[in-house]
Amino acid sequence: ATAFDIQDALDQLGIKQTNLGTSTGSNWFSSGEEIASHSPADGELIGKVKTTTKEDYEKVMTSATEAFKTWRVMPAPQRGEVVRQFGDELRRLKEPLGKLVSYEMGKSYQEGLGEVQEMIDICDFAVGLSRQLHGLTMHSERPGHRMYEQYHPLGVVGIISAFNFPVAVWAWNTALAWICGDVCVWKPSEKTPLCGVACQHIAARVFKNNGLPEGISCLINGDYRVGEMMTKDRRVPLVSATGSTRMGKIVGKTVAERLGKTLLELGGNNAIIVTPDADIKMTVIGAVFGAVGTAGQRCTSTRRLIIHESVYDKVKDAVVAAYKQLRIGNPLDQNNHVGPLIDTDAVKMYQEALDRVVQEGGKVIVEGGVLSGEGFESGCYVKPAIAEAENHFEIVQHETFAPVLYLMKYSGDVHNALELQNGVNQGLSSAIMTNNLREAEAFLSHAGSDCGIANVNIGTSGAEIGGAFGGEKDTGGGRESGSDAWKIYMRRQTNTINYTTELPLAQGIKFDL
Ligand code: UN1
Repeated sequence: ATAFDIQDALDQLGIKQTNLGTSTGSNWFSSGEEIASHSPADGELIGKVKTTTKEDYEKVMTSATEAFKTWRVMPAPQRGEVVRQFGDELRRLKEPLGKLVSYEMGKSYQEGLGEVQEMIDICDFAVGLSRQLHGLTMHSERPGHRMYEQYHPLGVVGIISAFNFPVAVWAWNTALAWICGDVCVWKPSEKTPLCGVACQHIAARVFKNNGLPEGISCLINGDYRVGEMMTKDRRVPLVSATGSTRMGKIVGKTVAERLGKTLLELGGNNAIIVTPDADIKMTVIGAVFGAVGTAGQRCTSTRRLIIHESVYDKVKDAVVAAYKQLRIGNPLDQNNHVGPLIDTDAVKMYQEALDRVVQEGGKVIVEGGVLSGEGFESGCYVKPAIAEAENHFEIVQHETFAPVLYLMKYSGDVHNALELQNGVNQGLSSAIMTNNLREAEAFLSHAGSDCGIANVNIGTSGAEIGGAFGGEKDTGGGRESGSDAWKIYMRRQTNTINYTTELPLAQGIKFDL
């Protein structure tokens, strides 16, 4: 891609260098110090965004809490109509937004478009859901009484998102929160602030066109100190946070101290179990896309291949051969499979992981390394690496957000593989490659994978929006996106109505006056 392409995308998204951080046109009143956003693709400065000060934050919260009063009383299907319009805007702007995601975050343009597609899909899902916020009715034990439950809007939902999915994770949260009648305050990653600004522009325009207060969608910018304003704030009943387990533990504890709710979607350490009769071709595609897609920076990225000893060499050779085909380079060039890591700190962590695995006794079989020279000036491009390792190695137990894949062997039956696969602290995504019904069902059974996502003959990454997304253990336990994940964005109320002239007490208690 050329700088011109990006300028064109920025223009279409309404991002002007001069208005970053002012309150005009959209609800982000930030006036603090500037964060500069550099593209990991070519190291160029894309733009600067002002951070949110304590005073800015108060203005945002005033605007959000006021907007909630209007939004919560609008019928849910009408809120759905607004989200439908938002989805249409995303359809119209899919290419420039996908380009910005690719350029600011570094994932391939295809994946940038895919991310915007996830936003569109969740909008469609939310529109349908806006007529299906169902509660149950139940039979009262008392005569002439009726019981039912209903779901009401919760209030201000705080969203903290990570750099790796700089727009989709926000949409998973907002599209649902909005139809549920909530208003959202979003702190995007300080590594991808312009994606945040672009989305805020789109949302602000849709709300404005509908004569609705812009406080329904708010943006705050900065690092963890800005996030902390929300986690400590009782006016934010739910904080949805996506990122590292380290961050999630702090957010979870801080919000729990005030008994607020959290939705945590944290680290993964995802494995594919490759069984004796796995389809090798499918295994290779799933494993390689899972390990090197988004340069290994998905929470669902494949980190471990647990391969049966009888097919170990065959699978290893096929994966190593596939790595030789990988083209690394500018993510906006559609010929490339692998783009850069987000920044040079991430490169350092990648290098440390490769050193560590060797120190612990592992064997590197596809050499890594940092690329330099023409096209790699940003210093963020690394070679996807593969190491043979053991599950108990400390580095293998740790989520390294980079394209480092660990291979390990199992013998005996699938339960031995499951022990390795479950033998990590994280519990997000998992997969088995098998054509054996018994193995597949054992993997999916009560005694099988302990992850929030368990796939058969599919890799670990690339989940559809229709299912609930999230995982167990150090992954944080939250579920966002599809299925009934919407429930966390609402408060639940049980209602009992007496339509008689008597007042019988429950449990048969007598209380006569
Ligand atoms: C993330 O990495 O935080 O399942 C989200 C996937 C994507 C979402 C990943 N749909 O890989």
